[in-house]
Amino acid sequence: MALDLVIRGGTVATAEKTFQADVGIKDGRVAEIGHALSGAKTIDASGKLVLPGGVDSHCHIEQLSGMGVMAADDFYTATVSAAHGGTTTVIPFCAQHRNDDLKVVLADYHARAKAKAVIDYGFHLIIANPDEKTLQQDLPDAIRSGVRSFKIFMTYERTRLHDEQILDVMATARKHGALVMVHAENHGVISWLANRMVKQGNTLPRYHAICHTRGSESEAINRIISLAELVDCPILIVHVSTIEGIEVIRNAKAKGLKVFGETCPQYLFLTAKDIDIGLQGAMVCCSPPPRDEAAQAACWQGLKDGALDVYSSDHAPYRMDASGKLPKGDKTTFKDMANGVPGLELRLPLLFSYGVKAGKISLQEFVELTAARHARIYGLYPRKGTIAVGSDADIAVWDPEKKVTVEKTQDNTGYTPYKGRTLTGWPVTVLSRGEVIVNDAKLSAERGRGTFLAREPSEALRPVGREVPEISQLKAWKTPLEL
Ligand code: DUC
Ligand code: ZN
Ligand code: ZN
Repeated sequence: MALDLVIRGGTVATAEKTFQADVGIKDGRVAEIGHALSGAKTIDASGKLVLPGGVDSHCHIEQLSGMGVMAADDFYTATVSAAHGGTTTVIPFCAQHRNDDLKVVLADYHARAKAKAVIDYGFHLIIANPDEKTLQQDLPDAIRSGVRSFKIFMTYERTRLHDEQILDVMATARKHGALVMVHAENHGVISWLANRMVKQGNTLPRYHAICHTRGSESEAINRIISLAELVDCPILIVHVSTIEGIEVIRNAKAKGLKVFGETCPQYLFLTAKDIDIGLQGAMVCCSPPPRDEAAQAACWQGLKDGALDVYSSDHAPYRMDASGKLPKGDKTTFKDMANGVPGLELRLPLLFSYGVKAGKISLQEFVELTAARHARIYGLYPRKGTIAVGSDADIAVWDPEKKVTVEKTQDNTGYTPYKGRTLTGWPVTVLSRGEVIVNDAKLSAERGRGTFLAREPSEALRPVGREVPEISQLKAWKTPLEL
């Protein structure tokens, strides 16, 4: 076969194995994996690792937040930043707010991403207005179009759903084949504490970490799992940060429930001490907040033992000015600050350095946690998340010994919480569908070259098929619950 490009002499790693091979690419796909391949062009990968490009299944791009703040990154800056860090697929959110028509929201995000993205993208929805039209018409249509996941919030005044609405959304997801992602924190705990903190004059970012208690996370995770069990709906708890929350997920899995868990760089590599630096702590004000070393260890353990399934960035980019973190200048209280940290670009290098190089995780686990499992859960596998014949040639060639001291990243926030850290291992050449889009930190991708990925129903979103006793009783009485 006449190959367009061969990545020659590298060590290929997938979630299953590591092996020496050349990777041959034709028409944007992996066409051959073997030895002594030749093609029109060659990339010399000797001494390098050849890994699937990262799949980041949780990031906020050109999106209005739960607090009503526009993200600092658009689809161009965000995807350029992702590409520099070895990520070749993103699944950001199309956010519906209280009075929004979901169809209009989705069309708007499609138009903006199509014009600007430099890597491929899918979409999740955020559902904040689960009215009849959304539930009966727009959500099923969106699911059929390949948007097979949506996030709901248990907190934030503008986006949170109450339990009946959550059950409505879950029933719709179950019926039409979608995965429900949940921001699980107890709203009452957070706002009760926050109001008191502000009244007492305690307004610095460090009080943000106080108000988002550990218990507010685990209570909400426990509650959402009970709701999901009632309608037998698979769920994924996003950005899990606590020992207690991870334990609730672990127990639910042990019971046979389909509950997936996600954690993020800020819960592995930051702590609440990073917030406790005066107003500048706004940089790492995110929800839930980073905790302590014990919680970091629990997140690592959760990723190792399967209590947690994916490692995403939760890139939520806001600038340290009035457009984002500091709407009221130095009078800004923690309650006014946009919540989130940038992370699209450094997600992989951080895990490679602190995980693989430090001997905490294997290369297989690295690929699984950064790419393969995202693709499997979200219906993109094996097109994305692996290097196999027929897969898209989304590949990052890593120099496993390259040392990089983090200075600045390509996103539009103007800062990174990881500044000054020296990381070992870096994606030196990044390909998307066979095209080199980054080489030696130089971008060569055209704006708008990324394409929308309609996602297939995956095994993850198939209900377990198990009823709680009350639902079984209804069946036995021949008056089954209609979802
Ligand atoms: N939840 C997110 O997933 N990202 C940023 C802020 C938030 O609350
Ligand atoms: Zn969230
Ligand atoms: Zn998020």
